[in-house]
Amino acid sequence: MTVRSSWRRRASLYAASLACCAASLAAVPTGASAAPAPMDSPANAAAAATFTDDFNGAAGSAVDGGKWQIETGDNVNNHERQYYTAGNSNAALDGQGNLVITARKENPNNYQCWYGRCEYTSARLNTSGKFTQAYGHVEARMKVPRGQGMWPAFWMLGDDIGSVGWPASGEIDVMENVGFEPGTVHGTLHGPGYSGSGGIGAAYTLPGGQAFADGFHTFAVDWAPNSVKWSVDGNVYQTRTPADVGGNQWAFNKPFFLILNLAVGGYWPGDPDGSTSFPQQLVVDYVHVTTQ
Ligand SMILES: [Ca+2]
Repeated sequence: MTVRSSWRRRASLYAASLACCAASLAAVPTGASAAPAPMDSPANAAAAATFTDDFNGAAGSAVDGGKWQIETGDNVNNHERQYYTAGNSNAALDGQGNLVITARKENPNNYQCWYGRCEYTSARLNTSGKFTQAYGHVEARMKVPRGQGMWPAFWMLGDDIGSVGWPASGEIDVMENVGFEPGTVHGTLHGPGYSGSGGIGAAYTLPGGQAFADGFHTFAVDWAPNSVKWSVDGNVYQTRTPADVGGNQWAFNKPFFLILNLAVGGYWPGDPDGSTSFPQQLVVDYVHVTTQ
């Protein structure tokens, strides 16, 4: 989400939405060419947890600093409107096993943004320098906010972004939602030659006009050498391989770190309007990463 500038291609990606298939990826062994295994296979049982945050802790406390670092400041790249704050101001445990990232229409500390005095506060967390991994099953269970201008995301960046920059680092968007599409989420890859508006992805839409903000859902990727598969509530809706990146470099055979954030406004979601109520919350039950 950091550095993309155009989202018009999303309109065409929306048409590729696939709501299908009850198969669970949890049983797929590591390796792009491996056949799916039964749910009770040894391969599934052998999956080892490498990152687990269930967000248990006292209400109001900040996230575990051993697992997460908090990014602060504004973000001109996407023309986001929020200021990301430190500590537990906009990212705190609720005492019931959830992390709550809260977007508020406020500016108590006179934060300055790219467009002037910031209008909103929110939070953005990542595991850079604390947890990185190549491949495996990456999953979060979350309830997204609702309303025009909301832009929650669970995503990953290549850990080498500091040396090679973006998009050479690669970006795997496990889940993004924009408020004007309450029943749809997007999974996307960005890399060199397919960044910004050229990102490669697909959308998943809930059946029957449901909104993602109405309840918790699981969002996951199953990631192996030369393969990334996206699922919502265990329903696989997209698989990408090097054949999809148009002769460009596949940027996903290396370690990545995790990011959770709730942006407010920007090019893709558009800005909040009179219909948007505040505060809004991204509620995260857990983030789990396993080896497969
Ligand atoms: Ca939890």
